[in-house]
Amino acid sequence: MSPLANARLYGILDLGYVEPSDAARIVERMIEGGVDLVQLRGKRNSIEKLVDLAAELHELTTKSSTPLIVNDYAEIASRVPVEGVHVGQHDDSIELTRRKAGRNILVGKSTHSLEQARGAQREGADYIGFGPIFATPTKPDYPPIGLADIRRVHAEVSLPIFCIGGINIDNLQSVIDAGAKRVVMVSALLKAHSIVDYARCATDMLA
Ligand code: TZP
Ligand code: MG
Repeated sequence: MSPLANARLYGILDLGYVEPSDAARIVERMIEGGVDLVQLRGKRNSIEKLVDLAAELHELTTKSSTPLIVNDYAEIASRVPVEGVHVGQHDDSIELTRRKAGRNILVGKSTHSLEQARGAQREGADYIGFGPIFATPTKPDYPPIGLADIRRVHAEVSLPIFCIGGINIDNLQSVIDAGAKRVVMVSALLKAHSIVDYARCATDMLA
């Protein structure tokens, strides 16, 4: 069975919010709280730095068989045994990502519309991110797409769909009511007073 089949909560360790020296401790908390999938995202970090950090984090995530996905760079997956790579609309194609990784990995793709979601499925993504649902400082240049297309994207795309963007415990129920089954949380989880309790609350709501 795909490691994504039962995944509900996807936590992103974004180095815009977390110091690399705190990364391992935070990933441990995410996993303790029930996060099903962890992504390492560092928009301002060198590939060398990300390789080192991915290797350190993978030793942790592997203990609980939690897939570790790296953002943007398939090169990292050719050097560290992470489980996947996540690409955006302006990054390498899914095919090139798989080729660069040189082994069988999960490849996820960011989508910002129904059209892009259908396209990612045609292109062979293993899962998609769909959003930003709400405005978010984590991805400030992207206009929010709102809740209206969530039900439709689930009807038209059979891949695992992770709604993303501005999602927190206070608005999670509205995202679920709009048809979401899986979500990504970045800043809400990373800034939570207790990452463990916050993640548990979210996974309970998504169960
Ligand atoms: N892609 C679409 S929205 C987003 C990404 C990476 C950021 C989500 O971060 P947050 O802090 O959960 O709004
Ligand atoms: Mg990208």
